Amino acid sequence: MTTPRVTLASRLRSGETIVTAWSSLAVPILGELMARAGYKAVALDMQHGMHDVASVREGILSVVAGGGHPMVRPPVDEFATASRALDLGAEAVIMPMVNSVDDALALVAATKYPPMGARSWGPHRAATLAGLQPPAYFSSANADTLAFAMIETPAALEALDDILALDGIDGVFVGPADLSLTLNNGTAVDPKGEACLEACADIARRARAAGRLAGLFCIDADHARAGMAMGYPLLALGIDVGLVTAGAMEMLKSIGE
Ligand code: 3PY
Ligand code: MG
Repeated sequence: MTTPRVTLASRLRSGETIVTAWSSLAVPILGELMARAGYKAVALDMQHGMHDVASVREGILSVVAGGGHPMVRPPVDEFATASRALDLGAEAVIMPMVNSVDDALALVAATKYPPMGARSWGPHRAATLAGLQPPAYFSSANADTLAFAMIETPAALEALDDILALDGIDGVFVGPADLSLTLNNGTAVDPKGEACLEACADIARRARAAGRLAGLFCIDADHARAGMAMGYPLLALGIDVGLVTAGAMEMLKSIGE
């Protein structure tokens, strides 16, 4: 009897809470370091981070070497890059600025094989990393790789229930900086403001009611605790740039520098 593979999808679907690191620096070995430090997953950011396809290719390998689950955030509207990230072995795609059902359908098309979507065949790197022959990879790929639609605007909130209802959308992932900025009409970036926190709680409730996963980008530990209390099973906490800077400042402060 073969033991079922432990994937990010299987862990989240079994009710586990996953805290992921966020990788902005295009330095692949950082993925392994963060996974070995205890993060269960690492998200490689191609939207605002410095990652490109080459660093994502090496970064995914590095996260897997550290025992973590690799995720990728492609740039806005780069649905072809979402497909490519999965082909390179990402277990999840976190697609930014999914503001409509049409955007969500484009995400499904890029990330799921037919008939659910229109992902093109060629997952050779992903299958090798998973230790699977291509037919075995194919048979479980739509279930084992996750498509998260980022909810970051009032338009996305308006379309949320329709987005959640789409076959192939595994979950939503809240970008609270953009969500706060657009909720308050460009006045301030205020992810921990009341309006944004209320919207985040509402998104978690609606995702749960729809039987979908939900993730939240957290700006600090308090924010992550609030997200856990709202029922988010996936929380991003800790950007590599911030972790290095904070560690360096703390070290220097400890010797009075
Ligand atoms: C946001 O908060 O808008 C994000 O996209 C987090 O990276
Ligand atoms: Mg954003």
